[in-house]
Amino acid sequence: MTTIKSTHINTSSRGVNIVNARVIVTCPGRNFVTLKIETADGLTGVGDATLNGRELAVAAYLTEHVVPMLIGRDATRIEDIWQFLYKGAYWRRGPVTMTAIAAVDTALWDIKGKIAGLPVYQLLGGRSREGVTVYGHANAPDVESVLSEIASYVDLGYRAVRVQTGIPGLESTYGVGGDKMFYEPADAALPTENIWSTEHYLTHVPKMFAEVRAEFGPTLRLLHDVHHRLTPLEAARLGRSLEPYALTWMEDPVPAELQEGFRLIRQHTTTPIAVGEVFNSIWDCQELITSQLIDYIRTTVVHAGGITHLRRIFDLAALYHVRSGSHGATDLSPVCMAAALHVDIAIPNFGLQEYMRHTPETDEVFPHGYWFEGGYLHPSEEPGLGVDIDEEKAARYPYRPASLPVNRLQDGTMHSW
Ligand code: EZ4
Ligand code: CO
Repeated sequence: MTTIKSTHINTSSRGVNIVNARVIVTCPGRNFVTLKIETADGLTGVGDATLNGRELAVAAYLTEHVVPMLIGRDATRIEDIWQFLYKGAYWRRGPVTMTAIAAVDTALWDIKGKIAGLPVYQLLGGRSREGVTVYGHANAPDVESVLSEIASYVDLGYRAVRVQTGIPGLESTYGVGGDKMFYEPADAALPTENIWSTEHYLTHVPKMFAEVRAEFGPTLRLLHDVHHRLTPLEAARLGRSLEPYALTWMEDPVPAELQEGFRLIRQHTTTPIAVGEVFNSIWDCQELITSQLIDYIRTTVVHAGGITHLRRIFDLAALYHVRSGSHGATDLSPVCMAAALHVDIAIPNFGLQEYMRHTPETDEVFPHGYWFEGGYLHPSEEPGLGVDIDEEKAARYPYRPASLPVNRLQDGTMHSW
């Protein structure tokens, strides 16, 4: 009987072996964590490792536990390294672990593209469409001012806009406030407290969409983020009340730990449902997808295990008429956006890509080849992902502690934010 000699670590001086990996933490307007992997041949690849409000947990996970295991490994064995980090941790899944795995995976796809001399989307099967349709965020304190926000997106060529406004009777709410193009909820070192009222919210939102539809007509695609604040029955009621305004999706209607909860929403409304920005593995959406309880799965490269695992989720989704709708808020770095666009352009079941613009400082720290035109984003045509981190510029922006807010009901009870 012959035994196959394990070749999982190749210590020869082959050029594709990993010789260096470092974690770069920078704050060009907001915090980002980036992993940069280098091979013996001098090729480098980058991966986003940013977990908003918990950045240093992932940075430490990578630096202390992952980087030492990467040195000497063959960078071209993307699937094997993924499995090694997933199965080999013993403690599976969770946002910190899966974000760390994602960073490694993304950087390895970048390197493989450079070895092949091809943009990553070519390695994923090539182009399935001409451009990646994106949606922007129209945020404003009231309905009147949100109408002009939407109009400015339409003028820029957007075909899809997410609409959020302040809620009469509530001082502040998710999705509103700060700079217009750069909405950033992680607004203080320690969490700020918001006050929430489901009653005020459910009264306001249908009125808002009635005005928006009346102003913009039937074909502009409209979206809304509930941000996990309702119960299934409340979400069912909201979905029903929004049916006349034909939303493209109602996002995160309820917290999704209980996947079965979506069945109740589904039974009551034809408003499409999107969910998944906080998911980190295929197991978080297996029931939602296979029972056809959702229409869009919004998992991302950075928080759902990288390109390798995201592709697996989207392939499962394709079997059940579920399309992609990846999260793309400002806390996902340009490295994540670059990677997302390669996936988006290649998969058969692409739906929409969220696109919140980064600040000029962030764009400078992360030079990238993707670009926006007429409502579409286009992936870079350079080999690999077509994005990098300028480490000198990154060093000018040291880490600043920042937390996401928390939410309480009017009587003080903690609520989902
Ligand atoms: O609150 O990314 O759809 N987008 C969102 C985001 C999230 C932030 C949290 O880090 O819900 O604005
Ligand atoms: Co969201």
